[in-house]
Amino acid sequence: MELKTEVEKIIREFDSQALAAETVDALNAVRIRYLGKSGELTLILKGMRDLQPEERAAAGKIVNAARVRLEDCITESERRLQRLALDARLKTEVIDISIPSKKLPRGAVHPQTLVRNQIIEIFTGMGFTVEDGREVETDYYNFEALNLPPDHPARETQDTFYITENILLRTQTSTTQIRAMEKQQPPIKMINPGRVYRSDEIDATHSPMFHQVEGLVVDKNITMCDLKGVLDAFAKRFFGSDTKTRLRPSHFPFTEPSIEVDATCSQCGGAGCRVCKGTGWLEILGAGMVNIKVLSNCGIDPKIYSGFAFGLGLDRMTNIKYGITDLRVVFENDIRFLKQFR
Ligand code: 2NM
Repeated sequence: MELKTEVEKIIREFDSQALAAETVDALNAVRIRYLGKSGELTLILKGMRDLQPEERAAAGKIVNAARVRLEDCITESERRLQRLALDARLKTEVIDISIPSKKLPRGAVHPQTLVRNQIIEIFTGMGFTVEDGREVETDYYNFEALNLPPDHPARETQDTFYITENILLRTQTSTTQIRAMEKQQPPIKMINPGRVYRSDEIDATHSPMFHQVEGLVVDKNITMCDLKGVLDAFAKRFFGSDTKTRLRPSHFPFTEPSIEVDATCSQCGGAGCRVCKGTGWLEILGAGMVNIKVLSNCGIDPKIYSGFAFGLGLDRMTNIKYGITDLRVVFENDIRFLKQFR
């Protein structure tokens, strides 16, 4: 048979078989029969080695054109079959959109966050701004500017995490207040929630990392009355309107005079209980009038301006608020504990 006729016959047979294939597998079998290693067309291609060079060019053209034709047909049929298969699947597969979705477990806001947000809300309600600064600080901002002389016990390495001789993890958030006072002249009215670090062993009342909220008010004519009024208003909003506060003298290097503020026990209302150890009072924060040395250090003239500052432990406030007696449960994030705050 002449080559051209033979190839045309192969194409015809291939076409009818490819058209009859109803699955991708059946089509693949057709492909192998004609284009596989010993397929009909492949054998013809191989046989061309035996032809004379002058015949080979013309024959090659015919056979190669046939090969391209067959391959194109396979590709197109494959697409057609895949489309058919998808159509069939879409017809039989039904998605029931009325089936309820899988329930996602509902989380809870951490009690610490609840308390922080509440404190922020109370103070912003009184016109305070909220700012945080860096946790890695220099000796100057953590101690020197706050009137902590070099021999002060709080500077000893057993309390402070030093990174180098001059760089440390802040032990209080007042560093942010020093930077604020350096940057801007009064009026200043800010609170500074944030993490602080002290080299303490972990126990029921200590942790090497804990949370503080410090506050600072600097303006003309700020007095102890302002301090007392603001902190009493805070205690009433935080613990309830029946809460009373009292001031006790204390000592901090950065304030003069310095005080500690007690609130009537939120657990027993002042009658005396386990939480307040029978006294009816709970110490809630330290405060005082900003030491004039601190104001001067920051470029604020103490002859014109005065201010008060306070610092409270957020972790302690959380414990008091929720009657928790061990600081560690607040840090451990046991899901059984956290679930109770939903
Ligand atoms: C406290 C108690 C008393 C305080 C002082 C300052 C600053 F920067 F104005 F000097 N910030 N925070 C302060 C005063 C903090 O924590 C128990």
